Amino acid sequence: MRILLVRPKRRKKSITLGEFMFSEPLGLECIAAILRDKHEVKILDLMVGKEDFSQELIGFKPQIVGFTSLCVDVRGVKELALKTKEIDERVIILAGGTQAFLAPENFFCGEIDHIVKYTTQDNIRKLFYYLENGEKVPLIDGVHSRENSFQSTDVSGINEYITPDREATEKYRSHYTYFGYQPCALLQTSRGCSSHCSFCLRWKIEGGQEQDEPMENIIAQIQRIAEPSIMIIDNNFLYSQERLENFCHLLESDNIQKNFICYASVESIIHHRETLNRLSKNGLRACLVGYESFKAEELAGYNKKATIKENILAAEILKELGIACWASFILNPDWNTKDFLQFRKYVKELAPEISTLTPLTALPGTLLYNKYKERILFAPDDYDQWSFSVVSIKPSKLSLRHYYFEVLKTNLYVNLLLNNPSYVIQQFGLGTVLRLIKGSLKFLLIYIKLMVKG
Ligand code: B12
Repeated sequence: MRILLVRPKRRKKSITLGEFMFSEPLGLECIAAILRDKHEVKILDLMVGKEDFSQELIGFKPQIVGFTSLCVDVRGVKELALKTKEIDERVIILAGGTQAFLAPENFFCGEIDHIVKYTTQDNIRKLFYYLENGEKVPLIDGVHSRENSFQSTDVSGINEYITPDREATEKYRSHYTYFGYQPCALLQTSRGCSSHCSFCLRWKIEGGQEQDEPMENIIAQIQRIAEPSIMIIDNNFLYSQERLENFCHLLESDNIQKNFICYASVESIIHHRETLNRLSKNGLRACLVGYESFKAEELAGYNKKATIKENILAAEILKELGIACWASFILNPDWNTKDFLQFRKYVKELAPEISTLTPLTALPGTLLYNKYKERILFAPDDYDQWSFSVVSIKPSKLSLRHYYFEVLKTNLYVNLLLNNPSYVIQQFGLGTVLRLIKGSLKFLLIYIKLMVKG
């Protein structure tokens, strides 16, 4: 069968970090890897590609179109699904990806035929067996089919680790970027997270315990990756010292030289200082560290394991080892003007090379949503707004306008005065800096509009 796998365009209405980074659609590459032996599979990445969707449909004539999705993509997926059915109503439409996992019901509609909540080689092969033979699809674990009134079995599950088929995105790969690193590949070496931070979806998606992929498979993938830079998307790549030592050993013995970027927890940075030094010699260039807050009680409320003192120590260790820190912080809706001021001082003290500030977001369907239910500013189906970039919980101490004013001021302060411009220029060159400035300006303009609107 001819199968077209699609990542929708970025939504014009949604502000996302897509202004700064768009990396490969690993999920679609996993599906391509499962299906490529028996079917003709093509990935259409509308996030980076300039193709016309309708022309692609007319040219490739797929029998099946599968969409991947994040929270902001629901409308985009539905619009493209409708367009597909208008061009050829026989085309079977599938929806999968993070949002299909977290809220499959978002896709229960006339233009989508099967929603794959979680993906395993087994359920995909089963589904495609029935689709290929034109038979009625029975209840399959993890699959919600319209012909079964979107019912599935009662078996819950999570996505299986599948080695992605990176060749399927060959034509887009030079565009994939992670902040300044371009071209940059994505790699997952382990799934799940035992930290269970209250605001985080990742351990809910991948499971509450780390589950490692054998290091031999990881090294084999790295050897096949042509890009000089690799972003490791594990929740906390540094969690196991033994595993990291093995990773370094294999890189050294195979003489592999790449730039690596990874997510890292404060505790791991502190506890695995020596190994971090070895990793740095093996190409670890930057760690994304979730410092989140300057207040001890907020850190505790978020279920963070680290204290303020440990955050500062981790920042010092990274500086000492020459590993850049890309810090992320959560802007709490209960902050007042003094809190914002104290927060700015705290970021100055931590002095990360790059900081990202995200308003606390309580996505519909999560525990956090229930906690803030009375203060949520958007309807659950106002999907374009659920971008993790706009204020979605009504501030308690400031008016929305005043709160946005503080967000704007803090963003300007952090981006213009604190983020390390010489680091960015040295590391990524002027072209990237200009691209980042363009993205930041777009962000700032939207924040100004939101502030004025109040
Ligand atoms: C890499 C990444 C990105 C990359 C690429 C994401 C992509 N898929 O296009 C980039 C940098 C572009 C990105 C951007 C954003 N991201 Co992001 N990202 C991630 C991250 C770290 C890993 C995702 C990943 O690749 N996982 C591994 C792959 C293999 O998993 P997967 O895609 O789910 O695929 C599996 C199944 O879902 C299935 N599958 C996937 N697609 C399909 C399609 C079909 C048809 C089928 C059958 C199956 C199927 O196959 C795979 C089998 O294992 C996650 C955190 C996490 N651990 O999930 C956040 C995460 C997904 N991102 C998130 C968010 C919020 C965003 C942004 C909105 C952030 C922002 N403020 O800008 C933007 C949105 C961009 C946009 N659309 O405009 C949230 C998602 C929340 C949600 N409900 O969707 C997450 C969970 C992080 C978080 N905050 O908790 N992101």
